[in-house]
Amino acid sequence: MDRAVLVTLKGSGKLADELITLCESVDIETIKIFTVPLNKPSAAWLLGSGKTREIIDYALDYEADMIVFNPALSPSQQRNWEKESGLCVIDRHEIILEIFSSRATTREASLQTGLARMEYSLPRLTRAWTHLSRQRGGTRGTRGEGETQLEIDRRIVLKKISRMKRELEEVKKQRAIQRAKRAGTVPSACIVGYTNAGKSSLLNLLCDAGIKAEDKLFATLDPTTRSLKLSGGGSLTLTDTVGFIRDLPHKLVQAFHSTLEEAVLADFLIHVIDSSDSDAEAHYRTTLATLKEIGAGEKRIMTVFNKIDCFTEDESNLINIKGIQLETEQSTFCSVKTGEGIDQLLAEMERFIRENRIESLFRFPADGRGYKLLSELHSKCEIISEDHEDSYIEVRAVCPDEIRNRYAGYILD
Ligand SMILES: Nc1nc2c(ncn2[C@@H]2O[C@H](COP(=O)(O)OP(=O)(O)OP(=O)(O)O)[C@@H](O)[C@H]2O)c(=O)[nH]1
Ligand SMILES: [Mg+2]
Repeated sequence: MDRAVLVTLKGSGKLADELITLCESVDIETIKIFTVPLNKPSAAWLLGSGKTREIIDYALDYEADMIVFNPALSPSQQRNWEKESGLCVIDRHEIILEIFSSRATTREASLQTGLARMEYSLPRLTRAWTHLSRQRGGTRGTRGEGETQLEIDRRIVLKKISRMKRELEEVKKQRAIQRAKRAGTVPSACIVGYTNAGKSSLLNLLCDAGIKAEDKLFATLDPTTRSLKLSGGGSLTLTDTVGFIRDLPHKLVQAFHSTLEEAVLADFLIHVIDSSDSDAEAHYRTTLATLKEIGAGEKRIMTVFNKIDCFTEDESNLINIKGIQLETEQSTFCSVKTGEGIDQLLAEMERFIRENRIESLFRFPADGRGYKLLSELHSKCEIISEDHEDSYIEVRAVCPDEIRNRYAGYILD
């Protein structure tokens, strides 16, 4: 365990608790939290000189190994702190990147987290090589003539970044192929929500998916898709994906593009909320903001308040939940742990699908291309009516979003 002094800004609410949990996830023990007001951010240190001195002295007196900032530090601020204290100084973004790296097991997840780390480390290559930064770049080349080690490092990292981006493009193509195979009349939903809300547990319960569900942050990095038979006869493909957190590093969101695309392309989203968490409302807003950031802000959402088995009827929490409920289209309460409310949840899912069936009227030309499109609709959509005229064909059908978007130009109403 590394011992750390934490620095959070005044007014950041429960972020300090969250930072402690984040640190624990990468074996960092918190020995002290400084909650600092930030009146005038300093370009060199972020904090004022008095506070800076006080924190560094404390960290040295109590033999801390590192100082962890909740607010993001610029590369030069980080450098100044490290030089002055002689300790490893990192911020929340780096902790999150570190957790993601430690969780990555598949090639896709490793590539995505690796890319985000490389891009984060690029402007920070001159830093001391502390334990968290040891893998940062990992670039000890031989010194070329007239070149500094730094330039060599930069070049190597840039090369690695472009190689990883190329590989991720491949991954993205593979995902698109898999998705196209799945696409059909079956509606698709993606389970989204704050990390640790119970997303994987829900997919496991509904589809016997066998995904690792654990009481830790970012247990899931890779999406898993399963098919669910509904009692009304229909079925649904459900995808469990990576969780969100406040202040998710932007580079990470970009790097996880292919994974997050599952949410963008689903017909609707199932937003799981840990309703027992006193910070549920902030988690709810974070998820909505992240969805917006990845381009899934306009999706229809069904809200699931999970973990009602440990829901405390604390008044403020109830008010928060009620507030969220008022904003949502459709919501339901359940406990994946005890099974309470699951039948209701399934019924709501069926209702949601029924109510959101959108019929589209297509007009295709009565030629080779038109017939090809018609046959695709027949294989992937539910056809309501079909009308053949001399020069065109009109088809009314219920289609997955993906088809409707692709053939939007042929839609009449
Ligand atoms: N008490 C209680 N615990 C639950 C419930 N649902 C899930 N959990 C627990 O909550 C923890 C997190 O569950 P996961 O399913 O891994 O959560 P997740 O949303 O997939 O989390 P990430 O993959 O990390 O984003 C696990 O320890 C679960 O056992 C519930 O209804 N009640
Ligand atoms: Mg999970």
